[in-house]
Amino acid sequence: MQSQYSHIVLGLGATGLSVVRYLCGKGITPLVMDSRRQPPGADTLASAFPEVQLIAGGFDCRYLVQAKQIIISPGIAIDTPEVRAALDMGIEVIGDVELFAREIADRKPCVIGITGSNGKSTVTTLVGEMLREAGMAVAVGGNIGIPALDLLTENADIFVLELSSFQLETTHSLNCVASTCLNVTEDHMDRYSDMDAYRKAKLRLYHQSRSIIFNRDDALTIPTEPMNQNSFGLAPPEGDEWGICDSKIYHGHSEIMPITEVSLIGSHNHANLLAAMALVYAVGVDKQVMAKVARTFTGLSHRCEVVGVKGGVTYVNDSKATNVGATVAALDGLSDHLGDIILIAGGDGKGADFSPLVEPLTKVTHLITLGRDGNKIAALKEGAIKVDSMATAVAKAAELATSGDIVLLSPACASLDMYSNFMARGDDFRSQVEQLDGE
Ligand code: UMA
Ligand code: ADP
Repeated sequence: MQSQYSHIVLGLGATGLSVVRYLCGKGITPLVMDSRRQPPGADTLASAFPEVQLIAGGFDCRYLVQAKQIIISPGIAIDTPEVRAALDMGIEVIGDVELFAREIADRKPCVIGITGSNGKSTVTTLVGEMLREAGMAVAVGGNIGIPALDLLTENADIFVLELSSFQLETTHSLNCVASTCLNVTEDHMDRYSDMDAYRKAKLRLYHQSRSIIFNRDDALTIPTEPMNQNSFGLAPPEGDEWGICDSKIYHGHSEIMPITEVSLIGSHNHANLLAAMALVYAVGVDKQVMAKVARTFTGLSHRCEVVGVKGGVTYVNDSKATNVGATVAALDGLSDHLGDIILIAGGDGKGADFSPLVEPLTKVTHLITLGRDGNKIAALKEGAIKVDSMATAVAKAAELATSGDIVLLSPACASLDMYSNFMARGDDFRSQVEQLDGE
């Protein structure tokens, strides 16, 4: 069989559609394949690009091995046998972010890249806000939501990209003006052979950056070879570093602002703020501008967000805690709280080791678990209560809590076993809280 397709788009979610739009805009008609029988982008593809053929329900090797270029979505592992077969035949396999990088290759470096296991969306948004406040035309996207290629139509001076390890695996030539890896804690172990492979994927970003910012408090973020580097951390800074001293944010010896004026709560968020400041400093943003944004930015939904106070009990939605590190950070952040903490956790653990939760769980008075891997978390604490729905979890938590307590949804797991995404899970939690009696 002779294939007519030089370009094959693998995956028809948000990324696949953005790649089709981009290629068709260049006069290239790709072939699209998705292993799902009903890919989410199928209807849009049929109406907007009727000329583009879709093969759904599997990847057809006969086309793959004849392509010039395969553009793979981040949700598909590069080790998928059909993709491996094409790679072994020397066919180029890249991601959407690599296409984006090639498109802007002749511009002066204009990308700020953010990766890490947790805090990416918070830092990406903060960086975008700071650049906007500084008067720059900024486009924000990547793993946070809008695919990188869709940002090209915005007339931006600077792009802020949140990058997942999946996206970085297939990106080679980004040429960031500045980038960071915020932290590396276990996640996506269903896609990586071990932590080292996961870390390596993340640190690929450093090799595509003019300057890099690492986290002094997380050794796994330190570059493996000397680079044009600086760092942030919660301890007092040395030299030109970013840090905190006497409850004030400093860049080297220069004081930026007192922590009491920062709207974000929790030490993990203070680290995020330092990282954002260090990144925008690299493109010349004024320190007054950084401080102004830090005073007003209260954080994103579903990340340690207070969704209600009922009968003196505070309900906190941290549904975005889709891995163990995020839940550990949430519990650490609440360690000064005087009342009881009731934790609702569980979901799809993505093959993670839950043992780092054992110590933080000592701060939790009652543990309520749900979802596919709820039992594994329940096994870490005596007396854990297992339930099968969010409604029961919230009702049970409300029954156990008294005034001054916190009920925290911080699952340490992905949501896909019970919900379409983490937002749907957080919304369910919020709506169950709203239905509780009390003011
Ligand atoms: N899938 C298949 N077969 C396919 C293609 C995908 O089963 O042929 C499955 C994947 O395994 C995955 C789901 O479909 O479970 C979605 O994958 P996708 O590659 O189609 O995803 P997109 O809709 O293109 O969205 C992707 C990112 N998703 C993933 O990396 C899984 C989005 O990040 C990102 O916002 C979007 O591109 C734009 O850049 C989401 C995410 O969950 C928020 N990211 C992970 C995370 O943050 O932990 C990495
Ligand atoms: P990401 O985009 O990397 O998933 P988010 O900013 O959306 O990051 O936050 C995801 C989860 O991680 C939330 O539960 C949040 O409370 C937690 N979190 C945010 N920043 C950090 C950090 N620096 N370290 C650990 N956990 C964090």
